[in-house]
Amino acid sequence: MLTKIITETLVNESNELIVRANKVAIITHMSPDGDAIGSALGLYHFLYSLNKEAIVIVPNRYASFFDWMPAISQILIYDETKEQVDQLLPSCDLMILTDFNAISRIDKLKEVVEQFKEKKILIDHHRNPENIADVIISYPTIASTSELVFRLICRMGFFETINHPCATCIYTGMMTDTGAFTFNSNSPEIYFIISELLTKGIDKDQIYNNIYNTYSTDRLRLMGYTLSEKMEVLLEYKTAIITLTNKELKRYNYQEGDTEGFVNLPLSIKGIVFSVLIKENTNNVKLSLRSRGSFPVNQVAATYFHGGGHINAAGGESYDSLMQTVEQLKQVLPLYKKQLEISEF
Ligand SMILES: [Mn+2]
Repeated sequence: MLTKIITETLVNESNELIVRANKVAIITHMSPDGDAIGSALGLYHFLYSLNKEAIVIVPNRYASFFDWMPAISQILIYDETKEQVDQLLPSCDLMILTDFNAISRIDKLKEVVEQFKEKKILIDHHRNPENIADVIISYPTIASTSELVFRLICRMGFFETINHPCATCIYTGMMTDTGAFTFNSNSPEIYFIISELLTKGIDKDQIYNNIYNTYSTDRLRLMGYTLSEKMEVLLEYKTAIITLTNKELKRYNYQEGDTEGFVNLPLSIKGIVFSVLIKENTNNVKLSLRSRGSFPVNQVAATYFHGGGHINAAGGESYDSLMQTVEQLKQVLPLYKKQLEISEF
C-alpha cells in the first residue's frame, strides 16, 4: 500500500475537474526532460483511456532519445506549431501543468497559460510553486512528477485504467529524474510503484536501453573530448567545472540533448561533490549544476546565475561570456568552502 501523500481535498478537486473535462491541454516545461515528457504523456494516455481527448504542448523540442516514447509524435512543439496550438486551445476545457513551479519555465507558452479561461491543475515536485493554477499538487519530497501522476491516478480510483503506454511513460519519468534510481531514490514506495507498473507490462530494461544506450558516435566522441580536455577539477573545493563553447559543439555536430548527463560525470570522481557544466548557447551561457549530499546547488543557481532547481540538481544562465562565467563561479566557490567540505558523497 502507498502512503496517501496527496491530500484528500486535492484528490477530490482534481477528480472533479478531470471527470468533467472533455479535452485537456497538458503543458510542460522548456527543454523537456524525461520527467516532463513522462508525466505529460502519462496523463495523455490516461485521459484517452477515460475516453477523453488530450493534447500535450511543450515550448521547444525535446532530445531525440525520447523519440520511442508512445504518442511522442502527438506532442505539439510550440516553437513550430504556434498557430495550431492557438487554434486548438479554445476547445480545451481543462489545463494540466506538469513538472514546473514557475511560469518563466515555459517560455513563450506563458501567455497561452495566462490567457486560458478554464480551470488549471498543477502537478509538480519543485519547491515553492507560483500560484499558477486552481489546484496545486506540489510535493517537493517526491522524486518525480511522474510518480505524483501515478499517485494521483490511483487515488482517484483509476489504477485499472492505467494501460501499458501510460505505465511506460510514468516509469520513464521516475527513472530519468533519479538517474535510473541512483539518487533521490531511497523511498521504498518508489519500488512498490515500479512493481505495480510491471504488472502493466512495462519492459523496464528496454526503457533503460531506449534512454541511456542510444548515443550517436558524435555524442560519445564529444563526451570523450569533454572529459579529457574540458574538465577542470578543483579538489580543494571538491568541485569540477566543464565548459563547452559553440565552436566545440559544432565540431562534434551537436544535436539537442547531446550534452545531457555530462554534468553528472565528474560526480563519479572520488571526493567530488559539486559539478558544473557551462555551455555556450546562441545568445547566453547555460549552467547545469549537480551535487552530492547536502550541498545546495539550487542556492548557488538562484543567488548567482538567475536560476534554481532542486538541492542536488539545478540550472542557471549568464549573459556574460563563457570565460567570465567560469571566473564568477570560481569567485563564488570560496564562499561555499565550508558547505562543500561537509557535503558527503
Ligand atoms: Mn521532475
